[in-house]
Amino acid sequence: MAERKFGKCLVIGAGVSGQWAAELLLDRGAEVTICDQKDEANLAEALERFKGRPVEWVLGTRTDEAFKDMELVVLSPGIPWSFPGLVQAAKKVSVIGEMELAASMIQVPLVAITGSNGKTTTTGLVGHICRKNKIPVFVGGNIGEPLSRFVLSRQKVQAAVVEVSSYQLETVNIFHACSAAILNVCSDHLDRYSDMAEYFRAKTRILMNQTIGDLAVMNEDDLLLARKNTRAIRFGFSRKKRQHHGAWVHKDEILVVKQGREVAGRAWADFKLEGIHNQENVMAAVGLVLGLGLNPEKALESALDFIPQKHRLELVGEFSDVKYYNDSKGTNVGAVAMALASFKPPVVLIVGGQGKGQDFRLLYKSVHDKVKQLVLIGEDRDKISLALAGAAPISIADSMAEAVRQARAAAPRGSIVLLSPACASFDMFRDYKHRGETFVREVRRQTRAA
Ligand code: UMA
Repeated sequence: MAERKFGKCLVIGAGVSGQWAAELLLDRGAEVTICDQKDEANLAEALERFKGRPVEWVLGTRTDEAFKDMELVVLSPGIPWSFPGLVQAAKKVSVIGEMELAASMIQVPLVAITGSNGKTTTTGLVGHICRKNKIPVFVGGNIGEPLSRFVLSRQKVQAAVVEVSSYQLETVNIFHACSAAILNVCSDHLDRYSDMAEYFRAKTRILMNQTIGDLAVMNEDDLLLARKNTRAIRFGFSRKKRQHHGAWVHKDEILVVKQGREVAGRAWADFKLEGIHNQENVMAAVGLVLGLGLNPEKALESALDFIPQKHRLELVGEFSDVKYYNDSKGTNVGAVAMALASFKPPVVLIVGGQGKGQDFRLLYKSVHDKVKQLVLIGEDRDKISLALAGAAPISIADSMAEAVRQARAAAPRGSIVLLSPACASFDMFRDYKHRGETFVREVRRQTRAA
């Protein structure tokens, strides 16, 4: 297929997505302008990368001027439609996202995974199962490695497995996932979307271009997803109900059913992953790899030794008969509810950060049932305190060190200390990794000193 030619292109956002989109466009002969609301001092690395190459920069506050004479605008996922000048520009020029740009140049089938929670684990798990079965795949997307980078690498693979966020899905049009999974949709990013319906619409765009022969892996326990029609062959998964074509959990065993016939099963205790949310992730990953031609026995077996990613219900250690878990990637209320459902009480829970407009009352029952002490941190701690008043005793901490100190003091023998913030981290930390690392460091330091 002849490569598409590009003229004057504007890339908005100079983070990892924007930089790789710019690389891809330069490779295809485009005249590239990169624009970002940060100033030069804060973009030194990006400026250095493109030094001496034909790239224009529009930085700081005058970014709305960057749209003049552009033929294509490529958005980084973090750029909202409220970006100055964007809505006006979209009336005259095509606006797409980095994922869509890369997908338009891809020759191999796309396996795409979205959901409010679990998408990074499931994407990693699909990659892991494929590697163990010698199926060459690219693994990337929202997980950290932009699809544009893969396109540029010209790597030979059987499929590209991508984690896709709602942000990325907002700007897809021709993006076609031969296999797509929606793991769950719960309250999140309500600072970007006007309501849950808008967020749900963005998520389900992953199914937009699927046809009869494709595969849609859907969580049938999620009320909204269970009602969502799919054109593709449906592989349903559930922790409660037997599926005609899909996977479910029966007597602590993951069972795979094809056209009404049970074809494989494995006891959950055999898996290294923990937590009921991971049962869902395993079922979804198995559904997706069946779509790549793997048999169900092998798919389940290859998932057994997958080790949970850092910052996702990661066991930090057991000190004085108290287990400490780092779930810093639990950035919304749904993730925290799932994390709490995986533990027996008593749990001492550290929550807080930037709340993204979520309704924290949704956590009331889980906190009431499981939590002995709630330690609140971050910008929205007062809002969370109001929403959860009465569910459990609450204390406030000004730093992670203080939060860990308070949690340790409140945790009896045999209990769990869990950092599962339900919030974004940027008020106190660089990102969720930095927050998780700070928690782990504090736990180790304070328990060593004790
Ligand atoms: N910027 C502006 N104006 C804005 C917003 C951002 O100028 O209003 C600029 C920033 O100054 C910065 C650049 O845009 O220089 C950052 O762009 P970006 O926010 O799109 O971040 P990237 O570095 O390109 O990373 C993105 C994803 N980030 C977001 O969606 C916010 C990463 O997902 C992803 O790993 C990466 O692309 C590769 O695909 C992160 C994430 O938090 C992990 N995702 C959210 C989630 O998982 O819930 C959606």
